[in-house]
Order: sequence, then structure tokens, then C-alpha cells
Amino acid sequence: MVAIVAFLQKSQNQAKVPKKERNFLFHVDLDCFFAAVEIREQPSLKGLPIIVGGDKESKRGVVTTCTYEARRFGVHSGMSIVDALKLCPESICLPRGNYLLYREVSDSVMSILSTYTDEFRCASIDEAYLNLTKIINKEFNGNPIPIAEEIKKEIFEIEGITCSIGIGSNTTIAKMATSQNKPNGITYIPKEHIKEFLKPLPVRRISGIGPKSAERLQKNHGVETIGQIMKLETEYEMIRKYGSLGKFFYRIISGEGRTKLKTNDYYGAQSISKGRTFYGYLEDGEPITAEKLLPKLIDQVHERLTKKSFRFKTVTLEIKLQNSFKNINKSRSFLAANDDKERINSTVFELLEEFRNTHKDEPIRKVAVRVSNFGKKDSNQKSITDFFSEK
Ligand code: TTP
Ligand code: MG
Repeated sequence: MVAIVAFLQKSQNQAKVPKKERNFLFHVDLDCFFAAVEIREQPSLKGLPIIVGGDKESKRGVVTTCTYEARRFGVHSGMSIVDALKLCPESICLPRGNYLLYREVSDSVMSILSTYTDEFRCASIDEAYLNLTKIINKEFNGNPIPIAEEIKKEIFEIEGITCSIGIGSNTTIAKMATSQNKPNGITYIPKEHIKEFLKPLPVRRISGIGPKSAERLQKNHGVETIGQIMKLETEYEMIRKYGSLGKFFYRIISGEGRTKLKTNDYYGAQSISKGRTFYGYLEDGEPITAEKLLPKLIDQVHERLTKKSFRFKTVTLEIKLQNSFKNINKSRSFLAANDDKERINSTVFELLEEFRNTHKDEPIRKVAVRVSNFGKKDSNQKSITDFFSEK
């Protein structure tokens, strides 16, 4: 069940702000990302306090992230394992992060997100901004919730992990909104509710105010919440009291901020991939095989490729072996960038045959299809379809 924060109720009254002024900036952040991937790989860990990044025996290491079950005890990122285990001794520590897998899941999520809009920016391994202003005003009658739900559903269906989404009239408010309702939440702050939203929040929730600045504000001015800063009304008063920070605060409180994102020709992840772990599933009573699964994965990769008008030069077949968990990647590159599904299909099956020749009956745990090395279509080069459709 996805929680949607209360501001939505109030947002029904949208008449006060003329429609053309409404911007919809989304901030999407994956929930306890590294831990969520580990749980997806090992579902028996679900519901437990999991820490990624340390060793319980030697008590060495630092918490890179932990599940919300561990956070309830006060465990957080950056904390030493010694301190974390004092707070939550029953935590399960996963000693080393599987960075290649995290990167693969991140690439796939970015690839999903980038299909929603050209105005997309990948901000870190597990967060991105999207400007969905046009589509929400045009096709969703100014209601951003259905598209936020669709994004969450798609990420969950494809990668099996949850995210939280913040929506605001600029990127700063969108990011602050995301943390309001984590994990698995959607928070929409309409422009006319910015002040009401900010008022009770601690100043450190403002992106750019680190623990040191927050401590200084507390010590020098007794300021803990944004509401205390809002008591001053003009920019002049805020600058006089808080110096250069005053200008920054005034902008945020007045709802000023980034409302547009640079259009991405090629999104940050630079690849589109779709994979599936077998987990011993059956289909029509028969065990799933790579041969049966690959055409579906190729369809999905090609669908995303055409949606974005991308053209690839490299096709990769990724195979994880059941017994050793070893990853085998086989790629083939082409001189010209193209978007031909049959090219992906024939290449993937050639690569699978190569794999079968060298690995005989070795059981497979996972297969994935990836297209990458994107390039623009050569304007002089016609696709076969263009050629035949020419009169
Ligand atoms: P975050 O998005 O900050 O944290 P999170 O996704 O684990 O939890 P949530 O968003 O639900 O609050 O960081 C994303 C990943 O980056 C995180 O899973 C692990 C990694 N990371 C580190 O390796 N070291 C760190 O200090 C932090 C903060 C994150
Ligand atoms: Mg996160």
C-alpha cells in the first residue's frame, strides 16, 4: 500500500494558481537502496533489520545503508558497525556491497525513468529528477499522482524494489517532499502550500544545509525550524540576520527554484537493459529457460529503445551461472548505430549459442539483455523500413 501524504487533499483546490504557472518537478529516490537489492536477491531477509557494509564478527566497517526495521532503533548511514550493533544487536550485517549488481539495478531504474520525459537528470546512484510539467498539464488535468503511481509500479514490476517520490513546483521542494514520506510514499506539495509544508521542518532538511550550518544556526540564532526563519518577511531582513544564507532561505521559502531540466539526448546510464532471475519458476508447467525468456526481454528492451528514439551500437547478453554465481557477459558491437529489433534478436541468440558451446549444460540463474553505446542516426543512412516505404 503506497502512502500519499496529506497535502494532496488540500491540493484539490487548485483554482488560485493559474494553470499555466503550475510546474511538476519529480524527485525519485529508491528506498534503502543497497539493502533493498540484497533483500530482492535473498527474500528470506525481508522484514529484518539489515545493515549493508559491515561485518558482525569483527565489528568492523561502516553502515552504508540499513533497512527501515534497523532505522527504528536509530541505526543510520555513516555510523560505525560497533555503534549500530549497540543500538540494534539483532541486526544482520552483510559485509560487502555487491556494487556491480547495484549499478546494474540503478542503470535499469534510470532507463525506466528516462522513458517518461526528455527532461531527466540522474542525480546519484539511486535518485533522479524529472520534469513532467507538460504531460501532467496536458494528459492528467494537472494531477501528478497517477503518473507517480505508474512510475512506482513500473520500477517495482521490473526491478522488485520500492522508491519514494516527491513532487513540487521546483527541484528543491520536490527533493524535500521525498523525505517527508519514506519508504514507498508519494508526496505532492502544490505551490500554494510550500510555506505550510516548510514551517515545521528542521533547517537541516534543506538540501545544502549540513550538520555544521544547522549547529551554527542553532547556537548563534536559536533557530531549529524553517518556521523560525519565516518569521522574518523580507529578503532584506533575512540577509541582515543570516548573511548569505538569508538570501538562500528567502528563495526557498518564496518557492523560487529550478523549474526546468536540461533535455537529455542520452540519459546518464547510457544503456537499456532488462533481465530476469529464474528462482526456479515454472511457466505452463515447464521450467523457464533462457531460450523462452529472451524474446520477451528483447521485446521490452526494444520497446524502451524506440520510445526514446535511441540507437545502439552494442548488444550484450549477460548470464549469471546458478552454481558459482559467476557473471558471463558476451557482447557484439556494430559500426553503425541502429534500432533494429531483429538485429538484437539474432545477436542475442548467436551469443547464447556461443555460451552453450562453451558451458554445455551449466544451469543458468539469470539472463539479461542490454543495448548500449548509443549514437545518433546518420542522416544519410536510411533504415530498411524507410527505404521500402519511399515512393
Ligand atoms: P541514500 O538514498 O542516501 O539512502 P538509501 O537509499 O539507502 O535510503 P533512503 O533513500 O530510503 O533514505 O543512498 C543511496 C545508496 O547509496 C545507499 O543505499 C547506500 C549508498 N550510500 C553509501 O554507500 N554511503 C553513504 O554514506 C550513503 C548516505 C549512501
Ligand atoms: Mg535512497
